[in-house]
Amino acid sequence: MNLKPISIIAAVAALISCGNPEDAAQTPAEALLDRLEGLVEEGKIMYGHQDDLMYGHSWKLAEDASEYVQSDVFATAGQYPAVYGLDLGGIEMGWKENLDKNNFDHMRASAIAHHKRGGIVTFSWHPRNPLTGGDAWDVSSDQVVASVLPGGEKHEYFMTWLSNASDFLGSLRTDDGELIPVIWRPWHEHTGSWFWWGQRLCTTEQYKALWQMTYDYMVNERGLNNLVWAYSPGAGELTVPEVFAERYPGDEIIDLVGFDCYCSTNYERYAASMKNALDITKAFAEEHGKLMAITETGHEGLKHPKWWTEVLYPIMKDYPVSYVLTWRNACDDNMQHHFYAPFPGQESADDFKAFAALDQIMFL
Ligand code: BMA
Repeated sequence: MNLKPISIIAAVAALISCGNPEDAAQTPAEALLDRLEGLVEEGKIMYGHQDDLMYGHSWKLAEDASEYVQSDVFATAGQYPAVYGLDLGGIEMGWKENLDKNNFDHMRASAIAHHKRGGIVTFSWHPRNPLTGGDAWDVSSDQVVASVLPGGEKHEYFMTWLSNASDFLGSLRTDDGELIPVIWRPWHEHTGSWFWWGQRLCTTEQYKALWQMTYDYMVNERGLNNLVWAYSPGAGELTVPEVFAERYPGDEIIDLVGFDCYCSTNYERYAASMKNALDITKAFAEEHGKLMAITETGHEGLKHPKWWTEVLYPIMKDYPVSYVLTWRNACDDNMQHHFYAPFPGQESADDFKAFAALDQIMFL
C-alpha cells in the first residue's frame, strides 16, 4: 500500500469522527440558528421582553428565589415571552449585580430556566468605560476604543473584561453540562454617539477591530460555541443603507442583523422610522444571507391603548422578522414610567392579549 501520509491522517480522522458522533453534532449556536431560520420560514415573529423574569413594574425577584415564574408579560397575557433579554453590564467589574441591579446568579439560572421552557435568550452588554472609569454612556473621550485595542494602554485591562464576560457566557449550562445557546449582541447602537464605542468616538476601522478582537477572543481563544452574533445599529441614524453597512463587522462574525428603534407619542414618525430601518435591514440581511430582528423597541409607558395591534404589528407583519424585543419594565420608585410591556390593569393590557393571540406572533 502506498498511502501518502496526508491520506493516512485523513483516514484516521474519519475513523475517529465515525467512532464519536459528538464530533459530527451541531454546536449549540448552529442548532439555535437552525431553529431561528425554521421559525422565520414558518412566518413566525417571536415576542421578547428585557429582564422579564428579574422584576416587573411593581415587583422584584426575591433574593432567595429558586424558581423564575413571575413575569409582567405572563401576568397579562398568560404566556411567557419567547425571547428573554438580559444585559451583562457590570460583569466586567466582577460585580454581583448588573447595572440594573439584577443578581448575576439569578440571571444565569433564569436564562437556563427560560431555555428549558423552550425559550430563546439574548444578551446585550453595557460595559463601563475602561479608560475613564465612567459608565457606558461616558463619551468624554474619543480614545476609549483605541485604548482597548492591541497596543493600547487599556488593552490588557480590557481583556480581563472580555474574560469575565466569557466566563459568564460559558457558564450557561444545563444540569448535564451542555452549553445553552444565546443571541449575543455587544457594541449595539454604534451609529449614535451616546456609548463610548459610538460613531463619533472611534473610526470605522477601530470599531470593526473591536468586534474582531471580541470575536477572536470569545470564539477562537475561549471556544464559546454557543453564541449567535447579532449586529444592531440605532435606527435613527439609518438615513441611507450605507450607514447600516459602514461599520458591519463582516459575514464571518455576524449571524443576525437588526436595529434598535423607540416609539414616542408621534406614532406616524415611529412607523416611518421603523419601515425605513426594516427595509434597509431586510435588503442587507438578504444580500448577506443573515437573519433579521427588531433587537430593541417599545413605547415607554404604553400610552396608546392599542399600541400592539394598531401600531407595532402592522409595521412589522410583512417582514421576515425573527423576533421583536421590547425593553424593560423598571421597578425602581423613580422609574415607574419606564416600562415597555404591560402589566395587569395597564391601559394596553387587553390589546397585548390580542397581540399575543395572533397566529403570527409567538409567545411561550
Ligand atoms: C436603558 C435604560 C436604563 C438601563 C439601560 C441598560 O435603556 O433602561 O435605565 O440602565 O437601558 O439596561
